Amino acid sequence: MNKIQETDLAIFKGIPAFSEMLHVGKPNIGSRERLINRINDMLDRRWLTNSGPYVIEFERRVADFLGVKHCVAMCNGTVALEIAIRALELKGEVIIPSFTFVATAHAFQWQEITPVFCDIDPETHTIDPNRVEDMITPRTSGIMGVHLWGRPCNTEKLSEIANRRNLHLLFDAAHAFGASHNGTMIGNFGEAEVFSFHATKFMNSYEGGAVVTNNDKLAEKMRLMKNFGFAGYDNVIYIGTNGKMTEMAAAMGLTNLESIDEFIVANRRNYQCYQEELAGLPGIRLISYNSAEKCNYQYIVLEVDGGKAGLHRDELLKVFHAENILARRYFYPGCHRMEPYRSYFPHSGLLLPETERLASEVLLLPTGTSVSPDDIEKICAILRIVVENATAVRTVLAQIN
Ligand code: T4K
Repeated sequence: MNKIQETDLAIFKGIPAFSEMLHVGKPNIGSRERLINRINDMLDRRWLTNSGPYVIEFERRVADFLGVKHCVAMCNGTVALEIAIRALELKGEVIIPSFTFVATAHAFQWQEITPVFCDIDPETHTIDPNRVEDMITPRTSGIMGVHLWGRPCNTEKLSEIANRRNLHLLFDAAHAFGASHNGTMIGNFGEAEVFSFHATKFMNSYEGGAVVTNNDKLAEKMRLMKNFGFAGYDNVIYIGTNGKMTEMAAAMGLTNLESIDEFIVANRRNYQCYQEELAGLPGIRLISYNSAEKCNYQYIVLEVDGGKAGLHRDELLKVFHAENILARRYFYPGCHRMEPYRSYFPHSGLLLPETERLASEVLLLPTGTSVSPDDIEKICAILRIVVENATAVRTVLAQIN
């Protein structure tokens, strides 16, 4: 690649580095041929939903892959969270991190359970077990950790607290499909773990989700709840909803499940490429993955220290967007600063200093099977030139605004 100068940048009226938008969440897609064969079989069978053969196969293969007893497939991760929460009969307050996708909090508030936001550990970006006990009140019924970016929570400490304080423990594992913790696959921790198979996730079924658990009774209850509470023809025994995964989604899920090794190879290659290209850049820290464990490397997460880099994260975002690199500020500004939570608890930020700081520093860059090492070289060259010319870049950005 020819060396770029700061005047080549789009904010200086140069041509954008990418002619088409480069997204953070471009889906990983497995074998088209196998997917199309499956869709044809499904159409021939005329069995489209309601626990069809693909959904049953998907559930069995996911459970086998994770080494967990039950997988209950659902229409998306949010409904899977809602059903797990209801099936566990959580009530009152549940302690969760604020630094997560808002669906984690909404799944509780939707059922009039109060999400109580707990700060995160700045190293792992996951709920800080040392802060959890401060948040427990007589109304607390559970704790939900989020394995953010696919990096596991401190499950040992959380389960010690949950056991001692007699609280339920579950995990939002939306990012962590294919990851392990101390050699055990994510999916086996707490009473239940919830995956998302949304298009942007490491393993997708267009839209989709699942709750996995080793608890037979809980699994049975969730199976009924996702199907309106029907326990056989004409016999409804719980309040339920429609949380079913379609056959079309399961066909995609099965096909992608067969390709996850390729997805990991591409993601790991991209991660290593970013690691090399960003080495030594002041104020830019790429989060690390524990290579001794299984990781899906699905997220390229930077922490931008504005003081050292010479530019704030949001200034970098503007530079990237001008280059058609759609970097994202996940999970800005933190759930506690979104409605309805910011109206309900206007001062909760005071207890969330690490969340507040990271929400203003974190930037996600594109990766996945559709992003090549050449793309990454270009992205990193832009980042380098911007940091090296931070003052000039700042001046131009101030004029643009
Ligand atoms: N818990 C956690 C921790 C989660 O992160 C999520 C979901 C959930 C629970 C809930 O699970 P689900 O109910 O979604 O199964 C996206 C996703 O919609 C969401 O699934 C995900 N987390 C969240 C982190 O990201 P947005 O608002 O950023 O989506 P959007 O439309 O901006 O798409 C992201 C990027 O991906 C865009 O730059 C465009 C690109 N993209 C997207 C789609 C759908 C594509 O290139 N192709 C596509 O098909 O929320």
